[in-house]
Amino acid sequence: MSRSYTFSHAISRQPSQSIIKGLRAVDTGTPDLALFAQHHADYVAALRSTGAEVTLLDALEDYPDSVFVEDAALCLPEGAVVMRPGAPTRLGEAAIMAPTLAHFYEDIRTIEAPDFIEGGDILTTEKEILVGTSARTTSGGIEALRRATVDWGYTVREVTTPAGVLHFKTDCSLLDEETILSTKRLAASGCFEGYRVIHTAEGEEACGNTIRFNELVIMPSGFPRTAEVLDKAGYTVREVGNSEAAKLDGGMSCLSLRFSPPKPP
Ligand code: CIR
Repeated sequence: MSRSYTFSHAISRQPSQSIIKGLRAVDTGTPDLALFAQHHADYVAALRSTGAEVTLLDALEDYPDSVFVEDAALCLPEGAVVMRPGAPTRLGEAAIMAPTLAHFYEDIRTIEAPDFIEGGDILTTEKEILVGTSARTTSGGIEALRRATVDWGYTVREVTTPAGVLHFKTDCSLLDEETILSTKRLAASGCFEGYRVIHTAEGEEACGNTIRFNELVIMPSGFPRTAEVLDKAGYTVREVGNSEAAKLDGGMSCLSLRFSPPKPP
């Protein structure tokens, strides 16, 4: 059973009304709240359809980007690490996530100031934890994660998020023990040497942020050529609408923390 994509649990958070004030690199329009909520419900339903138990947290109006729970923590089989988001408006989200994690984990570690690291920059594979430096994640943050996870037996490898890309995982996703879905621009850096790489189709780079969750590959809808490649490669693809989260640079991984807790809640 794979530790890197087999999960019994997930945590998601309802989108807040304040999401219209969420961070975005480029303004492509205001997210439609009702449609965002519908997509979010479809996403949670997809997670639950695999048999996983999903904890759905209440919306946090004070934190417009708090629906993107992945950035606040890293959940591993041995314990959880509370991140330190590099976006000033998101810094407080990490501490707010900690009590929920404590429901599932006895061993919780925290990234302390002055370092920054966000979950969107972290790709956990079967053999290592890859972390991209970005506008949100510093080398110091990666070093702090290394120190936090070394006695759990993890190897943390620093890589580079392409310039102009929000997070490392904006451009890549784990598909199975040995396979990564990646944009060509990210794979060209050579950071996936030793893995099998499937490229997103030309012009479909925006579906690089997909998740493998138990038997499903959950990807944003609207990327038919990449979906076909994954289908032909033998993956069970589930498409979920993501047009509104995409306006805030959000994809499939950002909307959940996925894990198998070491202690029964
Ligand atoms: C942000 O800029 O922080 C949010 N608007 C989007 C966060 C997306 N998170 C992720 O990819 N893990």
